[in-house]
Amino acid sequence: MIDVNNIRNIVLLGHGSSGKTALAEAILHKTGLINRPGTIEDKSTVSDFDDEEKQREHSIHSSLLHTKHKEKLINIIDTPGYPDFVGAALQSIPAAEAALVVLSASAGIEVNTRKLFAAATTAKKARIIVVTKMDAENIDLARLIKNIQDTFGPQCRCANLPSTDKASVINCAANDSGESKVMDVAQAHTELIESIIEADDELMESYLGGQEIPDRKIADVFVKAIVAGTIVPIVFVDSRSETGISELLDLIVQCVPSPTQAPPAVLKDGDKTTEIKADPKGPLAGLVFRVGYDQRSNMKYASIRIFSGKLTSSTSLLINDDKRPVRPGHPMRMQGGETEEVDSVSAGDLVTLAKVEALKVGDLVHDGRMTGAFEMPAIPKPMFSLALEPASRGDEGRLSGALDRLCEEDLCFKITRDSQTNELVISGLGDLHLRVMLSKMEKRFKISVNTKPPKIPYRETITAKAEGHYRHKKQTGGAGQFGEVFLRVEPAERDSDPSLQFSWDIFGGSIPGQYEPAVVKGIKDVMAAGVVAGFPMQDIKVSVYDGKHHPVDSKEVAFRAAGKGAFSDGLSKAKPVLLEPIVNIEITIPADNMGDITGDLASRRGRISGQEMLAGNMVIVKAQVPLAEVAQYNSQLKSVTGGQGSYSMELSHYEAVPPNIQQQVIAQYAKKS
Ligand SMILES: Nc1nc2c(ncn2[C@@H]2O[C@H](COP(=O)(O)OP(=O)(O)OP(=O)(O)O)[C@@H](O)[C@H]2O)c(=O)[nH]1
Ligand SMILES: [Mg+2]
Repeated sequence: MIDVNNIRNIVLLGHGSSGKTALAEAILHKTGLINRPGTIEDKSTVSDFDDEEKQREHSIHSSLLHTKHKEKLINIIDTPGYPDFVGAALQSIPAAEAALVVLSASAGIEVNTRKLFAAATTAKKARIIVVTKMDAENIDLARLIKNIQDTFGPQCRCANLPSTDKASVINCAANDSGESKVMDVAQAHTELIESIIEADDELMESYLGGQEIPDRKIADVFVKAIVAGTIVPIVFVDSRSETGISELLDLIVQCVPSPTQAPPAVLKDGDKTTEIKADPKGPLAGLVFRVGYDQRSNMKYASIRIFSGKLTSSTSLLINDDKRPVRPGHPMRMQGGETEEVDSVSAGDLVTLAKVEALKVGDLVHDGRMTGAFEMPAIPKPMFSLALEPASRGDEGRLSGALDRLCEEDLCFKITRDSQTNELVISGLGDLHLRVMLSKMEKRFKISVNTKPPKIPYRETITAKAEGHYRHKKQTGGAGQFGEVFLRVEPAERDSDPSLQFSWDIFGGSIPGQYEPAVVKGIKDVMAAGVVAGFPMQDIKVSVYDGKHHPVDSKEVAFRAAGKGAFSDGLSKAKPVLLEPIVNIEITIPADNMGDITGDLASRRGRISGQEMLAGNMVIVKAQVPLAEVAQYNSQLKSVTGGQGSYSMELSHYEAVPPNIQQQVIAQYAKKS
């Protein structure tokens, strides 16, 4: 069993192609786990083992690796950096004590670098910034360091610096002199030491009092400083030549907190919060942070961070508040796509279980002594949607089951059955995200689907007051049907709840009270079916004030028909219109793209409501836009900003569609139906 103090868990975070997978490969090679480092181009890395990853030369899932350095077990979670797969990266953060935020010297700080750094900070993780590709030509590392500090704060300090020939790195904690073109080593040394000792009042006092601080003391306080965030070390590597890799490993071993040194994980159960002590002898508590499938055997693997207690094959495992225990099978350790059985895994470590079908990302696993849920990082709201239809008829029944399984592995993938449009809609973070999910479904469940953009949930309403009347009379052979209704319709307030405000204003019994429900039913039939283009209606007041009945022929069906007829009559005179959803959209873009984006928004009937400058020359533009204009905004934003932009949106309210556009929508939907 591995001592909890000898474990270091790190998660690699950063934008796509920043060099996380190559860094992981260099670490495995440097520590002797593999004889020859694989490369992305040869599709031979341990971490990107999946066919889809090899083909795209991008990580798509998080993958688990582990190695040893100086007697410490280092668990590494390599995550995807491509924005479409950010879910996998975010859900891995709670599993580690430290985030290595990776950015490449050539590309600098990118959208996802910012987002993931922020997520690691919110999750109270120790952070280390790893600048990869320090070997790249024509790069200004001094400027990059300034950019990092401007964006992430002055506590970002160089823990090492590339030597003049870039063949090695100079440790700035141990050295106050050396040859680097990037910055003065003495200055880097002072800045680093000052940020570290900021975490210890006593040391700070002696330092300010002019005393020499021994190296040993600095090493001791480094972990504390990194946990407190007074220091975010910046280190440099070239993963191809493996320059800076041993130094990074030393830093991980010495300065990344062990599971006992980091802030404890917290379980929330209503108002109750429980701090979980990293104790192998404590009750079992673990978090599922990754679900994956072996692409050949289709076997399900769930990876769990054990925060407390111990898990063996004989543990009676409980999931969330389900009282039925499951058998965990043999605990395993993963090395990319390979698994290795182990006897037990305990507090502070990562474990993978096979074939436990019930597990999904975010689950709490325990032995009966824990309740609640771990807090997961906030995930972006999936806004990119596609409506699905199985390619072959017979698959309809299996489709939603298969989609449910896919949801278990990715918190950013959602399915909804739109009750208005009756479409099965999947939502994710972008086109590529959904394509990859559907390709997984095809491989795993052998279901293929046809996709199309989902329908916009338009609504209908009226804009004027009007009278409606209908007499329903039928005399066919035996018993007849009779009912007559007079009513008044008028617009209610926008987005009012309920959508129909009904009042029964019959005095003197012209319609007996027992028929009120039938009249309401008739009105609701029309509300649901719409009168403009077939969309549900809202914001309408109806008063039924008169009518007639017949002692023998009046019955429910008759009044339902009369209600329907009178309401339709009223609506036709009340100037009905189409309403469309308006969303609040927040778009983050490089400041240089401001003009293009605001111009484009204006052409999409958008109204800019504000803007905000961010560090690193980025801007947030806020606007209200009709959903119909931005339902496929991803591709537009990507082409304008070259992938640097991102956005989020949420429903704000409904508004009347301008008449010319209303004509287009009516034509479009009339054609289809
Ligand atoms: N010269 C040089 N190239 C590097 C270095 N690190 C990575 N690369 C190259 O950069 C490219 C992207 O590297 P990856 O390791 O796949 O990047 P990643 O961060 O894992 O990307 P995603 O999986 O998409 O998030 C590959 O072609 C690597 O060979 C480095 O230190 N030096
Ligand atoms: Mg990768």
